[in-house]
Amino acid sequence: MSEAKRLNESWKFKSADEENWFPAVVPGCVHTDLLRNERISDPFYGTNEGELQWIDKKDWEYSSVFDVPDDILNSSYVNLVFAGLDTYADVYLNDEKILSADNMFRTWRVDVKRLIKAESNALRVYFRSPIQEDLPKLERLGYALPATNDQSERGGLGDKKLSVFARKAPYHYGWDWGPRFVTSGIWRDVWLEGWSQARIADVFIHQKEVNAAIAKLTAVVEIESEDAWEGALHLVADGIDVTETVRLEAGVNKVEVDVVVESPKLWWSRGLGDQNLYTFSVTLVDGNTAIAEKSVRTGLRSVRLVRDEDDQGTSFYFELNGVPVFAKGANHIPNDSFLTDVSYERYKHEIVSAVESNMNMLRVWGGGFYENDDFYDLCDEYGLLVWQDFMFACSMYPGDEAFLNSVRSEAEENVTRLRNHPSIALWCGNNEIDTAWSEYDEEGGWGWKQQYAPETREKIWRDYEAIFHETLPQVVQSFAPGAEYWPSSPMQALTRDKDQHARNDSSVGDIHYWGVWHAVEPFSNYNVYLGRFMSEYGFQSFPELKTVQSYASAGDMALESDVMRWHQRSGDGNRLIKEYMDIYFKQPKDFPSFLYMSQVLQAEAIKMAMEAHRRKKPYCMGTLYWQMNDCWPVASWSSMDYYGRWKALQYYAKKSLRDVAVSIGGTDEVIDIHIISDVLHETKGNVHLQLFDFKGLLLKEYTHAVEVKGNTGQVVLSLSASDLVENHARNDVVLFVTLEQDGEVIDAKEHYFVPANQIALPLPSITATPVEGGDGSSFILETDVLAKSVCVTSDFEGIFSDNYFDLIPGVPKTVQFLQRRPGENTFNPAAPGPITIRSMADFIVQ
Ligand code: BMA
Repeated sequence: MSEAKRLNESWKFKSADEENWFPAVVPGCVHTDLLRNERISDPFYGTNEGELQWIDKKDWEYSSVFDVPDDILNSSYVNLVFAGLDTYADVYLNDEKILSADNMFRTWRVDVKRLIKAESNALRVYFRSPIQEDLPKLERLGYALPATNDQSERGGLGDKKLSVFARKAPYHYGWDWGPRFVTSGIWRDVWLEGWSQARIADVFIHQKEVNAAIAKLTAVVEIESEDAWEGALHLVADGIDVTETVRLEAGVNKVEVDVVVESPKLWWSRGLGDQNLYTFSVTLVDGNTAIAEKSVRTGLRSVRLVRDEDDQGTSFYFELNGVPVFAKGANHIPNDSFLTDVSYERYKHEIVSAVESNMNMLRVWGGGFYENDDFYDLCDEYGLLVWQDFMFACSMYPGDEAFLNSVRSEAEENVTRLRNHPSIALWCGNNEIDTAWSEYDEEGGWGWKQQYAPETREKIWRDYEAIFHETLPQVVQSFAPGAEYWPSSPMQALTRDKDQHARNDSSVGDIHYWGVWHAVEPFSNYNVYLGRFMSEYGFQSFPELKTVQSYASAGDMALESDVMRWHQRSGDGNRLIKEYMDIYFKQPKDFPSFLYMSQVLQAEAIKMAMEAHRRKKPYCMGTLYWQMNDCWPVASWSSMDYYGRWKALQYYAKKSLRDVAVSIGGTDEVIDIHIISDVLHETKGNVHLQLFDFKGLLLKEYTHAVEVKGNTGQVVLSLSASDLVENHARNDVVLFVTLEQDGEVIDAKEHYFVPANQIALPLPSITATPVEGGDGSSFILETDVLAKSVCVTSDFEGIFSDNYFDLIPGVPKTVQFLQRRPGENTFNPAAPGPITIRSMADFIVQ
């Protein structure tokens, strides 16, 4: 059997050119250790980041001393394992160099039996500065590689973009929503593992065929054996119990055990069924003694990316257990600039927030890192599909042998680590590189390829092909056979001609539509540019005041202040928010009001996009907005800020992504009422339409019976705006549409007849009455005149069941407070304490 001992305790660290050691925390990094020891000030506050750029220019040393328990010491093999070293690290054990690491995404396992003793083993990790290490690589290459988001100037490096040389989280070098903190450190667990006779290194449950009737699986078990050995291998899972005699050679063995499960309990994404999971335990038994064991968890499911030609182009959708899934969700970035600060609770908060928002997919975007196991475990448990990028984004990469080998090992290890997760639906080569380079379209791309002499240009593209069209698909094919691979997002198809590269108006492949925001196009273009799968689109907002106050003082509260600009990384983003706000909204009365208005503006924009995409089902089969979360407190495209506080967009997502939803489309004159269904059963009910004036007078009312088949969308009603409004003032009426099933309202949407800045907004008086006989968490809101974008706040951390909603007089609304607390449930019904209720009329210049 193997025995393990964690070596996360009693570490100290120092700068290599100084004498003094300070206590360190492992897993961790230099920045967080410096902060804990009060050697630096809060990296996220104000413009402090600018003062901390010296850290990545230095070498750092970590050291610890440990004893070894007898059971490990007496094992035949003793392995020292680093689950992650960031990044260029030389490791010494009892003064002997045992490892030289150079890739943050890899795991390192070294046999240290001959060096280890019972007491006082000295472990030392020397981190070479990633900057000093990579500067010569740029020198040697002789030309610069594009890396659009690498903030080299901020790091004092001028135009020397080094991120592309390091296999290290790209966003550490800065991004258009993130600071530049190029960390070093032992960022994942370290342990010592002793084993004798045999060690089960890996168990892969290869799902060869899975459907409701049968699952044909092969358990691929990798075993390291001390000697040649013969004995029994037990494989046990719910309803499965297999014993086989196995014969092992000394060294590494691969044993395959076929398993057939009749009527398997399938794994489904949220909304389609249960998240059934199976734990497979493998034990090697010698006579009556277990000598090695390992358990892995998976869910049985078949998932494929369907790209079939059809009469409108080529489909792009995920099929789960034979069911086409409309993917609803967002792009996920790392939750922190300092990865080891992300607790399990923070992961759970994010995943539960996604689930509460009716999502079923997250894209782990390629500028971050291959996420921690906790992230994927939670996605498995809560039913979120994962679009998994490899860690390459918005850059071209070198193609020397050492680099390619490192990439290959990194890919093999991460595919191996993650392949049992049923949530992973797709492996994608990179983010936006195919489109940025646009090899086959002379005028296309981001102006990169035009800068190079022909041979250099050719070489850079060849290097690209080596990674994304050769190495990575090969690794996926051999280590996760049957899993889907997509070379780059976005892309039309791997055609090796002009049709390869993504186009906003294409009916093939996936699309990142950034016309709104980066190209300052109107929101209405969300209805124009939509394709088969919208894997990115976004609009920025500011975090709420409490979050802004965590990085800015009272004197910084202006859009163009140094601090506000510092916490905005998308060019002239602050001005862009204001420009769009001037077009669509009334003027906010002060800076805190601007923050609120920016959130409503973002939410309205992304609602238009999400619903436009859903209304196009099944032509369009995916909507993933940019971006779910933040890695520091900042103005960005996120729907949830750094502290996990929901912005208006998170609430809008919850409403726009409901499994059975009402959505109002059409034109100014023709109002189309759509019902979109992502559930598999038929929806039978009534659409109820009420036309109110802003004082709550019911002007008109209709009920219309509807029947919508499962997993479809349709227009159930088309109305003429003029007929509906007649001679009432268009800026003083609202159409309230509800979908009712078995007496229950399953969705409700409002429709206005003029743009938001023309709506007559009276000052409402809103009352909140606790729900009688309840637990104090729920209250009923009522208003005397129309209240737009009602925002309820509590001093406690948590969310409301709804927020940023419109309140119509005579239509009371019950809202529940769910407090964020670690534990069994992330969101617990609780009394919110004193609440503040405001609506847009409170925030605008009247
Ligand atoms: C896309 C993403 C990110 C970026 C975002 C906003 O390009 O892939 O690289 O942060 O847009 O610009």
